[in-house]
Amino acid sequence: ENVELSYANRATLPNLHPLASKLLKIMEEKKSNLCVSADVTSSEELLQLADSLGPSICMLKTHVDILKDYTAAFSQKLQALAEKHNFLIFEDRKFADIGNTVKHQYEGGLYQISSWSHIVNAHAVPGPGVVKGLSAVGKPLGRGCLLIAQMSSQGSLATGEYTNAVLQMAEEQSDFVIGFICGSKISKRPEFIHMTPGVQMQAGGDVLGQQYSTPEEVLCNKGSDVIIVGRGILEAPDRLKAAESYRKSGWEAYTKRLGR
Ligand code: 5IU
Repeated sequence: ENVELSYANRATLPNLHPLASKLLKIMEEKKSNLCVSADVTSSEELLQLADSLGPSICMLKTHVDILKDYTAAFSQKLQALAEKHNFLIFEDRKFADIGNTVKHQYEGGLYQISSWSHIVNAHAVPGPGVVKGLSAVGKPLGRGCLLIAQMSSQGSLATGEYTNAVLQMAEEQSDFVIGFICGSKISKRPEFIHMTPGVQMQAGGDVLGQQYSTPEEVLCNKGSDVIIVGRGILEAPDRLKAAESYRKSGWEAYTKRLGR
């Protein structure tokens, strides 16, 4: 029996966070559940990636603290590219401190993340205060947050009861939490977006504990919504061709899951 809602159906759910709705609409429109993890160390290269892969992706994930040459002008250019190609920006900052501290880390410092990133993520380790702190800054700006419910790395401690507690925390602050970083669908609520890193065309891993599953496995069998792909695309001889092939695989796996 197929009780799966399409991205388009979910985009119109009455209690949906506007940013989740925007994402689901982008996914449907661009036929893309691909988030590229732009783990490069030069701003110029990141902007070039965003411009060339922009049409293939629903989201671009950044780690701005690995850039050797970050400037405020860079963040403005990135925002302009997100508008041009209709994708969301996700700074993979993994906030994990008390509410008062993450508030400053999110809004201030060199990066002023809340001013340009649509989505950020957080560890649930500190308890609900971490979300409250981020929400105090991000909610008035229409931003959203993903809670890290599971990790792709070997030996991750985010499992079992911890993962359940993260789910609970998300449900209690669903006016700011739009979903999860996870390996599989962990919430039955169609309002929550499930995003999965550790994706390559072939299952396997790297020497530092990363573990990979395929787009088909993640989207079709595990029921996640968005695949996050870094080196599978960044290390390919032709990045655009690789991105398109992940987009196509991802979309096929999703339509297969829907049974259409
Ligand atoms: N990332 C993970 N696993 C996680 C979380 C984040 O890999 O559980 I939370 C990040 C790290 C990196 C990207 O920026 O996703 C994956 O990159 P590769 O596709 O190159 O392994």
